[in-house]
Amino acid sequence: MGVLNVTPDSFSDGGRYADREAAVRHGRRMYDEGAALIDVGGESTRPGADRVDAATEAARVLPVIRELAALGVPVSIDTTRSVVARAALEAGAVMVNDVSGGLADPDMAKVVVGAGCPWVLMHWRGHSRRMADLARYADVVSDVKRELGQRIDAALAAGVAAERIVVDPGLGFAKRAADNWSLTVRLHELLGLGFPLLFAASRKSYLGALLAGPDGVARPPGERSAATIATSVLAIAAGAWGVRVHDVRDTVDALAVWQASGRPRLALPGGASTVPGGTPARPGDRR
Ligand code: PMM
Repeated sequence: MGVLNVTPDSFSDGGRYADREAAVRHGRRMYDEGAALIDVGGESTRPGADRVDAATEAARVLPVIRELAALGVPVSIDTTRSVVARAALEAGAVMVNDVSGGLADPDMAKVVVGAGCPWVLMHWRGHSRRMADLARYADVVSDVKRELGQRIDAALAAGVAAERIVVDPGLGFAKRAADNWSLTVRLHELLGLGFPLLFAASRKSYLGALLAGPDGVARPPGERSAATIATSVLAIAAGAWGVRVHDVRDTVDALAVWQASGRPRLALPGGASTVPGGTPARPGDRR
């Protein structure tokens, strides 16, 4: 999944694709490089970010989605708002990526059920402005697994088909660096939920902290690519269904090496890596 933030303020690519033409060009390029989905978002979720209103969010994403869909590019809509999701699906999006896992908007399930589309349920505890205060866990992996299980149950109870559900541990969302690493090395426990898992570490600040120089200054987002790729390959080898990344071409190259090596699996117990029904398969998809 290629990241396309049509925002002025996302932590890594904010402002770069704020105009429609540049956004469509970049989305198309990531698709040509091998992304199966382009994830279009119009509201920054970086820690501390203020919210934009629904009309602004929709105005940012809808023209880009319409154009990408017309070019035959499969698009997911990265939003927590049901009105934006509904409009995006009408504009041609094929999947909803909801970082709140359905918690932010009680009407999201209805929209997803109506469209019959896949729904990414990410682990989330609150909006960006307050999420740093919410990173308190007894055991982060057990807690995230339990809370994701609750979101799955709520989606199923609302009528979402099980094969349309994808889960995501929500790296960096109310998580400290140590929490992100625990979720990575114990991914198999989350796979025990029995749903396809999306892993989205791309350029996140815990990788910047890992790569900090002797002065303790974090590596800037644009220079976290190799660490992102290593993390993404580990996640796929552990059984993740997909990775959400900014640098598609290099990720696809790295996964081609993994594939040519016989798709070695990390020796971890448990795990499920099925493809959710309805997610567009790409002709000649090598994954
Ligand atoms: N992270 C961001 C945005 N959307 N969606 C999912 N499913 N999982 C994530 O971890 C996630 C997301 C924030 O970062 P960005 O600047 O890369 O969009």
